Amino acid sequence: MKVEAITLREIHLPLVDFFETSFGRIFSRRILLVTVECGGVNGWGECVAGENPFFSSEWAESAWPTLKHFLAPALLGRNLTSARECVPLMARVRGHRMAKAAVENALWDAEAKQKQQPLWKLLGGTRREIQCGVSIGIQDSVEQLLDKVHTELAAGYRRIKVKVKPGWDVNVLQRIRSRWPDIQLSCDANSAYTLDEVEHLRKFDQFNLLMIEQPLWDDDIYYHARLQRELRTAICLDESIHHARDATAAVETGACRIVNIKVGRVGGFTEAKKVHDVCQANKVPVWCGGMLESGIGRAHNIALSTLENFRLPGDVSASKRYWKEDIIEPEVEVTQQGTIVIREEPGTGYRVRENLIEKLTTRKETIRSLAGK
Ligand code: OSB
Ligand code: MG
Repeated sequence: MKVEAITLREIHLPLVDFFETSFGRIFSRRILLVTVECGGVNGWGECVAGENPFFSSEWAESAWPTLKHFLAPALLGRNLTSARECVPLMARVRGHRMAKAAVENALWDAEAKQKQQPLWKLLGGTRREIQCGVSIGIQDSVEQLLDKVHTELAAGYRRIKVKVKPGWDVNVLQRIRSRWPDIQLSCDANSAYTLDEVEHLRKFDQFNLLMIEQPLWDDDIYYHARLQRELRTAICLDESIHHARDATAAVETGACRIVNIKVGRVGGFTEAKKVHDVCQANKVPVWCGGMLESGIGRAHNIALSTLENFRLPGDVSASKRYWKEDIIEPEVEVTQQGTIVIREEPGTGYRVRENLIEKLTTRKETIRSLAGK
């Protein structure tokens, strides 16, 4: 599998509904897509970095030059026998995991196509159907949020996660629980609290939540361990887990009882599998997080979610919740039972709509290997 060319594209996709977290509201996504050309097949990957450096220090603008000047040159002209061989070649670049994941995952897609195998099988997945949940952002009113919860439950989703922040938390959870006492419910703070708020966070215990996701600082493990000892509700870490070593540290210190795996956040499928394995060995269930992906990243999340220790419903939901028109065909659909049925075709099982992507592209650059390499 010789890496002959890498194309970067930026597309702009308006969201069907705005999405608000404790760090802000967005209406539209700026998505960097990576295509790798190797041995007659094209593999596609999506960089999940956001429009701003609020969720992580990486953002849409930082990924482009990192890929162009460092990651692509480290791979071009190389003959790889499998996608995971790209990991050591990119290791000199520190951080920039979302940029690395975009190219690594494109290589996995290419490898799967070349081997005529479904990507999920190549990753070592076993599930033929995955469980889906939804992440519902902060709304203008609690009534509006309750309407959304109702709609998603009616669509079959198996777990409702709501975004929380000081001023939009206990009251909101109270209203949801009094209307739906038995649903699987969780919340995600995206680091909106500090350890001074333990007494406040303890109030969350009364709602029988499946978990509270990332209550404290994005770069912290130690203080989450202190907090977990104070709470009955399981803590789930998202932002804090950058690699398998972080997962080990979190599990060993008792900083969380559940881990959210985002393939972009940990730098690609190879590391995501390692995080999965570490958690499995320690009997810590994982689930697949989302970053408001287009169909390309979504298809990758679906493939990853077939690994055995993805025991809880993920933030992997139907295309139509995000986009008027997705860039893959067919779009991702969710059954009335709140599941996605895994496709059997080689690669992701979803076709990339290149003509539509071309129309949505605002910037494009192809980087080729130098002659003789
Ligand atoms: O913290 O899980 C998060 C979206 C953007 C950035 C961070 C997060 C999220 C979500 C959305 O919760 C999940 C999705 O529906 O893709
Ligand atoms: Mg989160």
